[in-house]
Amino acid sequence: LTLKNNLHRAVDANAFDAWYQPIIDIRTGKVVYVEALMRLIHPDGTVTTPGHFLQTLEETGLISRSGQMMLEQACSTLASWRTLFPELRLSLNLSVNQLWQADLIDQLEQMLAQHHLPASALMLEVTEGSMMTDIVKTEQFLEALHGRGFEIAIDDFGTGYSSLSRLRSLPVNKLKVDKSFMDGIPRDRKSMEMVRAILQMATSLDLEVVAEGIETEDQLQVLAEADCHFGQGFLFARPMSSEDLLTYLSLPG
Ligand code: G
Ligand code: G
Ligand code: NA
Ligand code: MN
Repeated sequence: LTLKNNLHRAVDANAFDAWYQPIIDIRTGKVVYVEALMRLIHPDGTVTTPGHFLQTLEETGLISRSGQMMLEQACSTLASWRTLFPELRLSLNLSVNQLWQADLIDQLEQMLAQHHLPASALMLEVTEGSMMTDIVKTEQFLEALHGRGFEIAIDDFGTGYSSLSRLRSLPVNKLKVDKSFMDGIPRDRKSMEMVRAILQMATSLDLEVVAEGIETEDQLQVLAEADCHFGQGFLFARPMSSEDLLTYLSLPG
């Protein structure tokens, strides 16, 4: 079976699963967001990550239906978690093909209404690289979403060659600093300076920063000292199923 056939089957069988990874407020240590991450569940129970199939979902146009499935699953799960953790928010990845869908806002608002969620419970992540595909178009769609109260995050920030002036014109709330910057912390002086510079720039533009890919206590300490707002990475938790995430949230401390 080719990957393409496999993905068609998966869409028909609703075989996509949302896994979740916590995003932590570095000052308080509390989970503020969970990022939904798409997983493909095979008939034999094995699980595949998006690196293996996201590009094919895009090329086949299947990203639209699989994205809708992720949205439904993640909103329904978030609503159930919020009965116990009312402040918890969801961060959802969108490809530009989803962002540019004329009915995206309607889909999002229908989900909010169905699950009695405010728009502020949802953060939408779009990668820096994909935003630049058509910056004017991207800006229009982001303006509309931002105007409806959704938070906007630039994902994989620092890898997409966006200029500061372009960034300043976009309605964005958060920068997710790509995990490639974490790899050099604390040993590599250039990586350290880059992360500090991004934090300074973000602060002056009223943006909050999420540091991705935190794996060590040393990295966390550097980020805390630089007043980084949020952190995400294996040091806190790996992506996990909704059941495991509920257990994680329920742990004391
Ligand atoms: O799950 P993993 O940690 O391997 O994710 C790899 C990348 O796949 C993420 O950085 C994210 O950008 C992308 N991704 C994960 N889930 C989704 C999704 O539901 N929709 C889109 N468009 N991209 C996703
Ligand atoms: O930015 P993006 O949405 O691609 O980020 C999510 C991806 O990063 C997922 O594939 C997730 O498994 C991975 N990831 C999250 N935290 C860490 C980490 O601390 N180390 C590594 N190596 N990967 C991570
Ligand atoms: Na992401
Ligand atoms: Mn990222």
